[in-house]
Amino acid sequence: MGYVDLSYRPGKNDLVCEFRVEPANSISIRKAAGAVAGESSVGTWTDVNTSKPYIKRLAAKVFEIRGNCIRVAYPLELFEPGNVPQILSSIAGNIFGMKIVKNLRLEDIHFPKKLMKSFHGPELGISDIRKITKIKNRPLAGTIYKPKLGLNPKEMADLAYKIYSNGIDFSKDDENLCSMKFNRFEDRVVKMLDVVDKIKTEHGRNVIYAPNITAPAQKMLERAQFVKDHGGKCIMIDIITSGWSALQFIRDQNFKMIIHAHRASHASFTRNKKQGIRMIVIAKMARLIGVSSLHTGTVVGKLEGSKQDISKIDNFLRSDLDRIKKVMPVASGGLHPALIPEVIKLLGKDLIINCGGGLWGHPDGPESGAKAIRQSIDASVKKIPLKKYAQTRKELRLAVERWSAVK
Ligand code: CAP
Ligand code: MG
Repeated sequence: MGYVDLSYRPGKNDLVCEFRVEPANSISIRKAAGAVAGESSVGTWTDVNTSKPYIKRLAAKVFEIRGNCIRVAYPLELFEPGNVPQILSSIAGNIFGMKIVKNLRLEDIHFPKKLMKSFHGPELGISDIRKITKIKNRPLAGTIYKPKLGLNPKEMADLAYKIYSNGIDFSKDDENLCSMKFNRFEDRVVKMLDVVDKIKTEHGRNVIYAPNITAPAQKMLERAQFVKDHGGKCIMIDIITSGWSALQFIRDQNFKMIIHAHRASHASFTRNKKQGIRMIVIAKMARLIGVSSLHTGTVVGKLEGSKQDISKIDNFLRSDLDRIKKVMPVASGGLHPALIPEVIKLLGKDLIINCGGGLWGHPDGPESGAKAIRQSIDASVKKIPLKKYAQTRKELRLAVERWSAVK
């Protein structure tokens, strides 16, 4: 069966994928490209006698080859509407292990409208997050409790009170904090949401707490329900380690809670420039399914990610996409007050900025750490140079002194 047709022009119902293909030794790019299109649609390593004209029409077509970059069109009938695992088992499945390719990377994916319609997108998006928090013109100031494991619910709640009272808008569990001997999920949620209520009463602010419900799907459901029953506005899911099916399952319960998506483990397949899946593909799937906020990187900070890649992802999450709501990008990983202005300059204001170590490591403690983060955001929004703003603000000054050399 022929899977390469450079005269083919994709129709409005085709799903189009962009791959970077590096053929194995002595294999032509055309042959490798054909194998990618075949294995990811209806083919296998040889022609089979059971094929029929209808099945031949379902074959994906390589319609462009430019150096190592190819574009492949897939007919809509290959995909089960609304089924993310099925779609990815096709276009991001066996192909990565084929011996005929030395390296293969899925670089981007373009959905036809008809397939997009089978997804709900976020129940709550950027505008809802802004409505809930009543924060209009600046990024949200966020944090992750550190150390990532070991604090108990009471300790976390005490810290939460200190940081929310001093300007933090959003706080979350770490990716590996679920329900542990030293910190049971239910106990934590009750204590943390009490603090959220207290902040509302004392300060009139709607702050957000994102408890990590990551677990086997049934447990996730119970935990999400528990958060809802206790008045929570947000749940967090490790979307890669939980899996797409679990994410779809929770999203489709329509809990009317913010779904904060952490992407722990993504770099195991997004980081290698030659092999795996680019983060933009993950962001597209996550938005279609319906997360409300998604970790996308910082450019600066401790974790890998180029400006070009992260801007593309953030711009996609904030772009108009039919009726699908916009997703709030989350900049996190090695951030501290001295880096915040640069992050805002690079990635814009529709952002949650998370500082973990960059809050809890403040020399004067959590209250000052929280204040320094807000001061840095405020300086940036008011377009006042950080060092100048810090002259009259001790918390910011100490943070800048401690970390300005840490990029
Ligand atoms: C950040 C963090 C986040 C990362 C995830 C951590 O802590 O809590 O999980 O940001 O990466 O555990 O590293 P720090 P990404 O602020 O102390 O670095 O946002 O790129 O998905
Ligand atoms: Mg973390």
